[in-house]
Amino acid sequence: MTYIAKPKLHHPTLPQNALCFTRRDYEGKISTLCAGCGHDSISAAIIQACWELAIEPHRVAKLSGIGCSSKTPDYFLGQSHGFNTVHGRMPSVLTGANLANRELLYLGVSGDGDSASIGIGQFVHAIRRGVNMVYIVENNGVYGLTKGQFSATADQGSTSKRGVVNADSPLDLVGLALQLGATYVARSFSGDKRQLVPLIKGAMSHRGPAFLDVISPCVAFNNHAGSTKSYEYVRAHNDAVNRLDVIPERQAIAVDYAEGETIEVAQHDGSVLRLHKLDAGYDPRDRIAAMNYVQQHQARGEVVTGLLYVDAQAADLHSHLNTVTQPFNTLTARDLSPGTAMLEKINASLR
Ligand SMILES: Cc1ncc(C[n+]2csc(CCOP(=O)(O)OP(=O)(O)O)c2C)c(N)n1
Ligand code: SF4
Ligand SMILES: [Mg+2]
Repeated sequence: MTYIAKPKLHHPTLPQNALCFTRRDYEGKISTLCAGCGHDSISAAIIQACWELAIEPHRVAKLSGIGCSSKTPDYFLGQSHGFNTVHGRMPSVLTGANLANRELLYLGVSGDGDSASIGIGQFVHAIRRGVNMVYIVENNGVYGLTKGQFSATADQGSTSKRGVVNADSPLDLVGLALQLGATYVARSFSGDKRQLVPLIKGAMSHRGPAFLDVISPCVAFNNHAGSTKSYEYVRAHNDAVNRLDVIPERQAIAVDYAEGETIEVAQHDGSVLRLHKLDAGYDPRDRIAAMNYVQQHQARGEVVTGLLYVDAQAADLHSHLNTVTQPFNTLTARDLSPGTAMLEKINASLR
C-alpha cells in the first residue's frame, strides 16, 4: 500500500469557510483506490460536507475497519484523529472512544463486508445502544479488497464478474438500522453528490446514531450487467423520497419554501433539516412508515434514496448511561477517587 502526500500549497483565491479553511484543508492523502471507484466520490462528499459545516478538523475522530472502503479515511480529513481497526470491529472501538470523550464528532466508515458480513454483530449493537456517531457504509455488494466475493448485501440472483449467481438472501442495512433504533437513517448513491452532501451534513448535525447506506459501485468487480450495485442499475432504479438541505445554526433560517412541499426539523445542535418532499405522502418522522416504504419499494426492485427517518429529539448512549460530561482524560485523581464517605453513600444507594 502506498501513501502519497498531496502538495501543501493552496491557490490564494480558493474560497474559505467560517474558520478560514479552504476545502483543501479537509483533504487527506492521494487515494490509491481504482480510478472511478464510488468510494472516492464519498470521500469527496465528506470533505465538502465538513468544509461547508466549518467543522474543526481536530474535533473529528474517523474510524474504520478493513476493506477498500475502510482505507478511505486516509484520503480525507488529514488533520483529524484516525483509527483503522480490525475487520468488522470499528463499531466497538468507536463506542469505547465515544464513551471516553463525547466532545468529538465520531465518523465511522465501513464497507458492506466489514459491517454486514464479519462485523454484523458489532454494527447491530452500536446502533441499538444509541452511540452518537455518523456511521457510513460504502456499499458495493462485494468484498472489493479481496477480489470481489459476494458480501451479505449482494442481492439474490445478482451475478459476479465471473458470472456466478448469488443464491443467498441479502441483508438490508437500512431496514436493520430502522429496526434497531437508529435515529437518522438515509440511503444515497456515491454518484449523486447533490443528494449525498446534504445527507452527510444532516447526519453530522444530528445527535444519536446516524446511519447512511451509500451504494458505491466497485468498478473492478461489481459494475457489470447482472449486478444490482452498478452505476447503471442504481441510476435506473433510484427512487428519491426527498431532497435535503441543512441550514447550520449560525445562518438565518430561510423560509422561502412552498407550502405542502417542505418540512423543517430542528435538531439538537440547533441546525434545521429542510426536506423538499418529492413524494407527497412521505414523512421521515415515522419509523414504521419508513420500514414499510423501504420494503415495498425493495419488492419492486427500487432503491429508495434520501432521508428515510429522523428523530430530531433523540437521546444517545451517554444520556442512557448518565455518564459524566467531561472527557476521561480531564478527570482528576479526586474525581476518580472521591473518598470513603462517597463510596459508602453509593453502596448504601445500591442496597
Ligand atoms: C479477520 C479478517 N478476516 C478476513 C479478512 C480479509 N478481508 C479484508 S477486506 C475484506 C472484505 C472487505 O469488504 P468490504 O468491507 O465490503 O470493503 P470493500 O473492499 O468492498 O470496500 C476481507 C474479507 C481480514 N482482513 N480480516
Ligand atoms: S477493488 Fe473495487 S472497491 Fe476496491 S478500490 Fe477498486 S473499485 Fe474500489
Ligand atoms: Mg464492499
